[in-house]
Amino acid sequence: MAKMKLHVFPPSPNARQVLIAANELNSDVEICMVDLLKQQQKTPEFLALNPNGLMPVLEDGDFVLWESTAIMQYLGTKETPRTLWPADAQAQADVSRWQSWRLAHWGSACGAFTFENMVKQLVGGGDPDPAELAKGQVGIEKYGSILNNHLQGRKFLVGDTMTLADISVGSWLTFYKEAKIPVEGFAEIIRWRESLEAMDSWKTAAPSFG
Ligand SMILES: N[C@@H](CCC(=O)N[C@@H](CS)C(=O)NCC(=O)O)C(=O)O
Repeated sequence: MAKMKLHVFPPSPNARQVLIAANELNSDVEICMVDLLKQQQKTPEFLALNPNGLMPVLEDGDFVLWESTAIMQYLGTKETPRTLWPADAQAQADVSRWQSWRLAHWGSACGAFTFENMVKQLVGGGDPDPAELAKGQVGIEKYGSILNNHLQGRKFLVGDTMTLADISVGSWLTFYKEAKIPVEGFAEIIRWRESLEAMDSWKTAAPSFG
């Protein structure tokens, strides 16, 4: 059977979450670099895979899948027994809840700081916009507190082992210091993030700027 191909720009949180899941699952994937700094996501070849012009993309034979959350869930269904993407309906819905929350709320709050304080510097996009940082601040205060409270007395977001929920929500905090995401005051979040980043599957998906 041909190897799956994973098209990624590893520093991105959306790429990193897929890479961590693939590592954890020992998925047989070939990593194909899409250098966003070189606009490789806009080439005709890449747009044929994902008309949105965004990575990550997974190719499994003729099946092409974009959207990082969907890719993680697809890889997760191949695991036996299922732990990252549980087969049990309620456990799976709980993981889905946190992945949805990341897409709807957490990612925009973390993303505001990541974009304004990091990405703009990398692409020569000018100074951080204070209005965007202020919006991000409101989001981190609200959603950071929800996450921090949930993590009290828990090692992982759902159940007793790591799931896709931890990978999705935690992967936004890789560069929290560099991006100045104001989570330092949330002790539970910091504790949980450190324990995730110490795992082999996270370390081997360490971002590099190619
Ligand atoms: N919802 C998508 C978002 C993917 C996405 O936004 N990718 C960004 C990097 S984080 C990208 O490829 N940006 C290239 C561009 O905007 O041209 C997913 O989760 O896969």
